[in-house]
Amino acid sequence: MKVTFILPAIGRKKGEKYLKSWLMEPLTIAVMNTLLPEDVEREFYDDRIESINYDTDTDLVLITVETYTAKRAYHIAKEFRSRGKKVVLGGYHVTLMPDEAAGHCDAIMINNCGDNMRELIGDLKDGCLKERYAGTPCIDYKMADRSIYADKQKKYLPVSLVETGRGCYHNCEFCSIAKYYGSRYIHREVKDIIAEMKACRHKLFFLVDDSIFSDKAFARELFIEIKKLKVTWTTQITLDIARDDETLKLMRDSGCSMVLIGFESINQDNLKQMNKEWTQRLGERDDLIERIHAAGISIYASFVFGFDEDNEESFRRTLEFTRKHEFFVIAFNHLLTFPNTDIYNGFKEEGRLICDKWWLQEGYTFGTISFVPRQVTAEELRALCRKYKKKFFKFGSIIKRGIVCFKRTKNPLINFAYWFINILFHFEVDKRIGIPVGENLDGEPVSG
Ligand code: B12
Ligand code: SF4
Repeated sequence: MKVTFILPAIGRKKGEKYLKSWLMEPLTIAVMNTLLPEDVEREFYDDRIESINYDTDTDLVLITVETYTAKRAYHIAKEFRSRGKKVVLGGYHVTLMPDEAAGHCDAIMINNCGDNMRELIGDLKDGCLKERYAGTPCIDYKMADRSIYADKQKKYLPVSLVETGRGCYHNCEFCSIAKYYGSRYIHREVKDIIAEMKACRHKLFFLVDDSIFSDKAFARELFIEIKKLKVTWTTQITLDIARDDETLKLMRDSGCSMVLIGFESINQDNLKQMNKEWTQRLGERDDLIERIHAAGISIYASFVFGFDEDNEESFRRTLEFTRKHEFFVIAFNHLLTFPNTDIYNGFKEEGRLICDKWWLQEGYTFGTISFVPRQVTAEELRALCRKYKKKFFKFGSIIKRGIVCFKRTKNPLINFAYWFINILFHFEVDKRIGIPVGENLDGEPVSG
C-alpha cells in the first residue's frame, strides 16, 4: 500500500517564485507521516517547490487544505481522481467547510488525526472507505517524522517547527482557531516536546502553539526544560504573559527572544466588536509591552484592519503606536472572513460579503477584500494596508529598529533573523498583493 501526501500552494504570480516567507517546513505532513501504520510506503509532493506527478503509482492521496489553498487542493484532487486514485482531504478548511470539501474527494477527515489515520488506512485496505472520518481536537503523537521531507530541507527557511499546544481559551470573533477548538487549549507532554526539539536540525525554533501561556503550569515546566537545550525560540502568545514577571523571566532565560502577539487593533470599539476587549482589561497596554521588551524579548506585533471603526486615521495611529514601541516586525493585514467564523456569519447576515466563497472565486487574488468595510471602500482598505506596510518597512525604519533590537537582545541569531525578516518583508509587501489564488502552479518554474 502506498500513500502520497500533498501540500498545496496558494498560487504564484506568472514567472515568479513562491513567496519566501511562507516557505517553512510542512509540519502537518511530518505529523501525518508519523501517524501512518509502519508498513505503508509513502511519498510527498510540496506544491510550493516542486511539480506534482499526477501519474504516480499510488493507492491513496492525502491532501491538507487551508482556506487559501482550497481552490488548488480541489484541482489537485480532481486530477488524481480522473486517474482513478482515491483522494482524502483534511485540515483547517475541511473542518470549517466539511460539506464543500466532501464534494471534491472520496473521503474527508475533520479535526485532527490520531488513531483515525489507522482506521482510514484499514478501511481502504478492506475496500470500505467511509465518506467521513471525524477526529478530535487531539495531539496524538510522540514525535513528528520529518524524514518525509529530509531531501527538500534546504528549500525551507532554517527554522524548526515543533508543536507544543493547540487552541486558546479566548473566543475572538474572526479566529479560525477559536472555531476549530471551541475555546479549549490542549498541549503535548513536555518530555515529548523536548525529545523532538533535540532531534531537530536547526537551533532556531518556532514553537507551534496558538497561545502558549494558556496553561501556566505547563508553560513554566516547558520553559525550565527548554533552557537546558540552549536554543533560541519564538512562539505565539497573548499579552497577559507580561503580568507574570517570573514566567516572563523563565521564558527569556530559556531562549525565547521574540514572541508574536495579535494586538489586532488599538481601537477599543473594534476590540469589542471582535470579542477581544479582554486585552484592554489586562492593564495599560503600553506598560505591558514595555515589560516584555524590558525582559529582553522582542515582539512581532500583528494588527488587523477592516473593523467597523477603521479608517485612514486608524492606520496613522497604529503606525505611530508601532513606532513608539519599535517592534521587531509587524503585520498589517486586512480582516479575513474565514468561512464559518462568527464574523463571516455576521457579515453574511448583514449582506456585507462581496463574495460568499471568495476562496473559490474565479480570478480572486491574495489581498482582495471580500466584504464591505464600514468607513472606507474595499479598494481603499486594500490600498491602505499596502501604504502603511510600506511606511513601516522603509529602510530608514528597518535600520532604526535594528539598533533598538540589538540593544534589547544581544542574541546573534535573533539579530540575524531581524535583518533577514525585515529586508524580506520590505520586498514582499508588493510581491504578496495580487498573487492569483490557485493559479500558475502546474508547469510553472517551481524552485523556492
Ligand atoms: C506555522 C504556521 C504558518 C507558517 C507556515 C507553515 C508551513 N507549513 O509552511 C507561516 C508563518 C509561513 C504561515 C503562513 C500563513 N498562514 Co499559517 N499557521 C501556522 C500555524 C501556527 C501552525 C501550522 C502547523 O504546522 N500546525 C501543526 C499541524 C500538525 O496541524 P494541522 O496543520 O492542523 O494538521 C492536523 C489536522 O488539521 C489534520 N490534517 C491536516 N491536514 C490533513 C489532511 C488529511 C488528508 C488528513 C486526513 C488530516 C489532516 O491532521 C493534522 C495532525 O493532527 C497555524 C495555526 C495552528 N496552530 O495550526 C496557522 C494557520 C494554519 N495559518 C493560517 C493563515 C491564515 C496563514 C496565512 C494565510 C497568513 C497570511 N496572511 O499570510 C499564510 C499562508 C501560508 C501558506 N499556506 O502558504 C490560518 C489558516 C486558517 C484557515 N482557515 O485556513 C491558521 C490556522 C492560523 C489561524 N489563527 O487562523 N502559517
Ligand atoms: S487570542 Fe488569538 S488564538 Fe485566541 S481566539 Fe483570539 S485571535 Fe484566536
